[in-house]
Amino acid sequence: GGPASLSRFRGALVAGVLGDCIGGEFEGAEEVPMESVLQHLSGLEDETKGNGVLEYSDDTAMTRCVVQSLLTRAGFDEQDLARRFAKEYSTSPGRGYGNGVIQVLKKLSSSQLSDVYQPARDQFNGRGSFGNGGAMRTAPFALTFPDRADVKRFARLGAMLTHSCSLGYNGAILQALAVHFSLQGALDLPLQFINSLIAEMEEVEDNKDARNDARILKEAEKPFCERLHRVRDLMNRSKVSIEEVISELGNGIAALHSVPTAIFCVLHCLQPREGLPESYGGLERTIAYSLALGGDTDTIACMAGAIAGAHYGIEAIPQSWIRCCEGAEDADVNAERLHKLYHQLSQGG
Ligand code: F2R
Ligand code: MG
Ligand code: MG
Repeated sequence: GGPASLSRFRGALVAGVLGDCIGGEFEGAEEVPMESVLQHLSGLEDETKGNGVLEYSDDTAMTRCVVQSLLTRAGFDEQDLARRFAKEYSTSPGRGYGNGVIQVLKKLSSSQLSDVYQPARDQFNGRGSFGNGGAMRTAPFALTFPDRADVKRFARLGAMLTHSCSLGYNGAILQALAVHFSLQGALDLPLQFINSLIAEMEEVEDNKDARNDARILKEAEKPFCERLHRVRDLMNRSKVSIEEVISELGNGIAALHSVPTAIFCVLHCLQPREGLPESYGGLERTIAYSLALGGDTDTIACMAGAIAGAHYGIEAIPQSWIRCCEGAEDADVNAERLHKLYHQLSQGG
């Protein structure tokens, strides 16, 4: 489909859920042989499976809150979103949330709370979380707001409800921008895609808070820009090992060690790769490759899935995978609603 087509919206939201559900199998594993990944994926084609046997985790649980809030309020409403996060956690606490964010979600359920951003600011002795929990749920902002400035503004505010460290919320901005550009067809020109992300993040990271956090955490002056330069170097190389990707970009729970990695997975899998079945299309390659990195596989595959889904569209996703994943069919229905809202907002409605 053309830029911002319905197929791209459906692809982005559904493939994000798939990455989470399918990737959950390997979350936290240090080494994941590609053979195990391919075995896991071929198991999804088994006709006896289906009916959402693979459960979604916190990544999708929180993304669903963002989607419902944006649709119900026809835009961003931090009070409504905070309430939904808190309610979702109290209803289903066993979805594998990060250890720190649980405190925020409990505080957000208090009726006494006057500032919904305060619990996040109190995390980690006032430094805030730099985990990837803000980034993993950010795709719906790109699927709602046509204007790039709105995508950045609301991705940041949406993440800050739980992640007040700039290394957390700037990761959410980067992930939302990657989905935004992919939705416009920008992955047809991969070098231009990565250069656009670098240019945007140069601006995003050009402020006092970001510089201060980077200094305290002993990171580069503009940590996400520095990682994106590494992504560009790696994508220009003819051969890259999994070990090099992990050591250059990371596969961990911090936004800095997972958002640029997810972006690399998408770029790397735009073309057929050794070790991946020839029968696979780009979307399948992206999910498989994300899992083979090990570490925070559900979240890296969720983020890579959303970016790749916005590029390839819904037609690229195997039906059998959709049937196996809890919440994938709901995501498909919601993608259509978001598509409508996006086009209403683009006409100034
Ligand atoms: N948490 C997991 N997976 C591991 C265990 C699952 C579960 N306990 C189980 O066994 O079922 N996955 C999910 O968490 C990630 C998203 O986490 P989020 O929302 O960012 O959480 P949090 O707690 O804010 O941050 C995660 C950890 O990062 C470290 N950290 C963050 N900021 C820090 C800071 N300023 N200083 C020091 N450490 C910091 C802490 O260890 C946090 O707990 C996703 O992978 C999702 O799938
Ligand atoms: Mg998870
Ligand atoms: Mg995870």
